[in-house]
Amino acid sequence: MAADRIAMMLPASLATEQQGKVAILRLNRPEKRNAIDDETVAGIETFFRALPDDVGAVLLAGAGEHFSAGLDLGMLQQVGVAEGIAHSRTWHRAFEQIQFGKVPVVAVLQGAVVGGGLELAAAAHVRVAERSAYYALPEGSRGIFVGGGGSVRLPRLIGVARMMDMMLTGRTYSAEEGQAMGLTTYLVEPGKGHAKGLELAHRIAGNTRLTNFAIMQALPRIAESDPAAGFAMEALMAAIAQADDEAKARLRDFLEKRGPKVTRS
Ligand code: 1HE
Repeated sequence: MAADRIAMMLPASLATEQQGKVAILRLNRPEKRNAIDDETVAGIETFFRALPDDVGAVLLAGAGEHFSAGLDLGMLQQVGVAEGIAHSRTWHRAFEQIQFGKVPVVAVLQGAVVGGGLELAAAAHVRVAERSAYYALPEGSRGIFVGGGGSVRLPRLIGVARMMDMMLTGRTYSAEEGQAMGLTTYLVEPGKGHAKGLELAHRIAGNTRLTNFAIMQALPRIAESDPAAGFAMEALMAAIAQADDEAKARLRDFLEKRGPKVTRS
């Protein structure tokens, strides 16, 4: 589906554009600090399901000073247990389309990356954080719990003990601290996140589709399997990736001195 047709399917809280092989999805509700309401969750799922075939990576960003203040707290008023479960499941479905969707996702973070905003960022594959970014899980103090897959994804990034502390005490971590913990993949100066994120997304989109598939879909599953199953799956994935015509062409390019060398960054 063409990018402009997808744009028409999205709520006003989301904006999209395409730059070459990179589709940009922006949370676009800065007056509410990009708080995520039900329409936005549905729009995120629609966007990732409908990505055009010529898109090779997505840049996920937030308009304004903050990436996202998390769940729109207005959404949970008057919600019973059954509706609460269904509500959380809508987040799970949408974020599954990010983590295990069609293409890798680079998130650009600034200001508040809190609650459901942190859960959203955790579903991305690479996180570029400007120095202004800060991470928190204020659910504990609000009398609620994470519901956007945070208890599954965040312990894998930062460990259960650290997540417990964040939820119990409301502790906030800076972008720089997040780098040591595994939340910030790249730390950049204020205002530089978009350019860095776009550069990385274009680079990722230039990989072969099969390699990106293997990295997104096979790698995390292998890492979670028992070693024997992991080694077998790795051997299969390696053989499939290298048998691809595009891989063969790239290897030939290098051997014939046309391919890029590895350089220090
Ligand atoms: C919101 C939300 C929101 C802002 N839901 N409306 N998330 C939180 O507990 C974080 C709550 N938000 C904040 O702590 C602050 O807003 C910020 C630190 C992010 C930003 O502060 P500031 O001073 O720049 O903005 P503000 O004045 O607090 O907010 C501007 C407006 O956004 C204001 O509305 P207004 O009509 O008075 O202008 C706020 O009410 C509104 N706003 N954040 C609704 N979150 C799947 S489960 C996930 C569970 C969670 O995510 S829990 C964490 C929720």
